[in-house]
Amino acid sequence: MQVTLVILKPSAVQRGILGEVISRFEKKGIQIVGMKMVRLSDETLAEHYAHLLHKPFYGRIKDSMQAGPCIVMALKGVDVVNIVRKLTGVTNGREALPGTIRGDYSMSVQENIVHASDSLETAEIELKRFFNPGEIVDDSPHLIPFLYAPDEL
Ligand code: IDP
Ligand code: MG
Repeated sequence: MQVTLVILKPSAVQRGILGEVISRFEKKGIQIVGMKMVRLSDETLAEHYAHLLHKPFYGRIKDSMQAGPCIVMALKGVDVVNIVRKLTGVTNGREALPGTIRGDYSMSVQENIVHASDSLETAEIELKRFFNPGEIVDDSPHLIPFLYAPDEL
């Protein structure tokens, strides 16, 4: 079992599509084990997007991510890091395939609705960045047999 981080960006909150996006993860059988609304500080954002700090458009990404609150989510499942990236689609919403979140809800590279951790290693670092100890809870173990065969776990 893995846990990954998803951020529903300010544009998703403002456009009123949170329910639809969250429902895609739920319907897939991915378990929500953490969720809260947060405003991202300059420091958190600089850490989170450290790989983009040197880009000329970093200032625009920063403004966009601070334009309103975000929802941060911890999602759990077998191979969930990879599965959530697939559900998310490629970075540019205009190129993301229909059926993916970005493909269905975004017309933009920047305003692309969701962030999703890109590897298990990154997920572990990012979950610690956005969730304090005790904020990730897993109280639905009874569901596991309805989601997976025993040899898949
Ligand atoms: P990812 O979100 O698909 O993992 P990253 O390359 O990690 O893509 O970029 C993080 C975020 O920065 C993207 O989701 C997008 O919002 C923004 N971004 C990335 N590249 C560009 C660009 O060329 N122009 C504007 N915004 C960008
Ligand atoms: Mg990324």
